[in-house]
Amino acid sequence: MGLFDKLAGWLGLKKKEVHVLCLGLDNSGKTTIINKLKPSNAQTQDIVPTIGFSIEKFKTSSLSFTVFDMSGQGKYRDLWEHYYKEGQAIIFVIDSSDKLRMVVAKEELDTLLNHPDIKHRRLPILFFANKMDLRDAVSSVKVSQLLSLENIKDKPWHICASDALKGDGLQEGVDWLQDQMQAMKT
Ligand SMILES: Nc1nc2c(ncn2[C@@H]2O[C@H](COP(=O)(O)OP(=O)(O)O)[C@@H](O)[C@H]2O)c(=O)[nH]1
Ligand SMILES: [Mg+2]
Repeated sequence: MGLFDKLAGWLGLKKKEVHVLCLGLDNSGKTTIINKLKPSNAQTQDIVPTIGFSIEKFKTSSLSFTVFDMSGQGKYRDLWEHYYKEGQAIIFVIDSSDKLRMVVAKEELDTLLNHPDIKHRRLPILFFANKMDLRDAVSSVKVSQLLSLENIKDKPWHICASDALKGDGLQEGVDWLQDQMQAMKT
């Protein structure tokens, strides 16, 4: 059973599909997290449009997921930004042990938040400060400082420390997201 089964079930009652974007730098843990969350009845479709860039997608009757790396050369940017319009919630994954690329993650987050298809919309953003099990990992509080999350004023956001290998922290994140989606629909 995926952690998202409950969410998918609840959303199914509302008869409306919700589109979630899962993004972050390559190697942050997105695929690992998504594989844990994936509802057991999901239909998976891996799309590999070009060498060097891949997009994973899965779908249930009520939940649609698009997962991609915010990396590679600039030429792929148009390809991934194309998905912003349809996103209704965002999961942004950070490798908490990769201090060197934390600044790149921040740049990508800032670019995302300033994108015309994202900027003026009240999308909930769930951050996973992932790889907390690693000795080099910084705390989720530190990650939120390094990414200046306190500057996000116009969107509900939440940060969870996670260890995607063990699955620690994922349920807390999903519960938060579920509350946000519930609020969006009422
Ligand atoms: N130690 C540790 N490794 C992780 C964690 N999450 C993912 N990984 C590993 O990090 C690597 C990249 O993960 P992946 O899910 O492919 O990242 P993606 O590129 O963002 O999809 C893989 O070797 C994973 O097993 C975590 O929480 N802790
Ligand atoms: Mg991946």
